[in-house]
Amino acid sequence: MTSETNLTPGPEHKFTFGLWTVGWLGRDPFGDATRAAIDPVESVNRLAELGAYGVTFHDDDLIPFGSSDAERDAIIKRFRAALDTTGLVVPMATTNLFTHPVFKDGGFTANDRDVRRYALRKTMRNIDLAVELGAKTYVAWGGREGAESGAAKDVRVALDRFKEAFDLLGDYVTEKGYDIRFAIEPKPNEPRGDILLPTIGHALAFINSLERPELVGLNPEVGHEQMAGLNFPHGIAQALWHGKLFHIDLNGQTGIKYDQDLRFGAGDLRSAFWLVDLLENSDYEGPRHFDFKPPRTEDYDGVWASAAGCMRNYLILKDRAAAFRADPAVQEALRAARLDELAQPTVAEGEGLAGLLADKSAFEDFDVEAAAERGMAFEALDQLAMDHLLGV
Ligand SMILES: [Mn+2]
Repeated sequence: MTSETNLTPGPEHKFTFGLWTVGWLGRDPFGDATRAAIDPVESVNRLAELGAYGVTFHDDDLIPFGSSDAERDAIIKRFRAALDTTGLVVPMATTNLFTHPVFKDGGFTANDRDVRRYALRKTMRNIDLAVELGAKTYVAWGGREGAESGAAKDVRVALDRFKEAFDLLGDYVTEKGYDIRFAIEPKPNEPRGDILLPTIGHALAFINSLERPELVGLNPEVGHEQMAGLNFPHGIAQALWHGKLFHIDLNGQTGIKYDQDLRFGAGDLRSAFWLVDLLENSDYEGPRHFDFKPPRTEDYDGVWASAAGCMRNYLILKDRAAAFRADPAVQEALRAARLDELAQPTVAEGEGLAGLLADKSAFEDFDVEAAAERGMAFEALDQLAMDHLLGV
């Protein structure tokens, strides 16, 4: 059974939260804010008390849009002091290219050229701040990069502009000598009817076309892939396989619907179990970043309960996944399901194509019917996972 001592979050777990998550006021397309604005310094203090490792922000979360330079400097100074006092770090930052009406048709792919130039300058300005605060990852979520109607966006040309933007940003951080990489966050829709680079797969292919692909990876979000009906752990596994998992957004989602941003572990619990199992058994060493929205039914007590729940659920699942992997019955079931055989190359080392073609047992003498009759034993294996997940 899971011990409470394994469920106490600390900096070693690298749990991070966006200021916009606990700071979400509960405004949605149908209703006004249900919570009063919270001071980012208060969020830093509360998250530190809960055991978080760091915080992240969009430029406008920290510095209200339109602030003067003097106001901006004062805010940064106060924020930095809160970080120093609490020990919280800023591993990632990002740009808000979606709230202000100027971005109604996007930032990097807006049809208006002057909006695109402004979006790039706004991004570069916040990259300077991100680097100053020690961030190593810069996330790019293109929530408004898309369209509602067919002729409104020439997608091939818009992708040229998208590439141009990332190439320019790559030039910028290279010329400045910054130690920071970009992480594209895919999403299929919302707020645009359809968004460019809608899934992990689309974004992976896009990155290959950039001038500096090594500087650009992914920040996949649980709910965003699940909105498209996709298997999130499979997407993360492929991102890892390509060496492109630069950052991750954890939250909860129940199937194909609007972006729910539930606390991590709410939503598809089995998927969350396999995700934690994968992350904890991978070489991913980055933050476990929560990008969720405490429901607008909650007051601030509920907000902190929701944030604490994200970390607690991750740690429960980490404990359950470790117990699953350590169980001798599971090890046996994995062999019965022939996972060890999957790990063997299909053609042996030195055998080559010629060896495969010369091997009569591979084709001419292969007993297809007997092979077809072999059960795969996946159900017994999956039930063991369910038992561990449910604590039986
Ligand atoms: Mn989301």
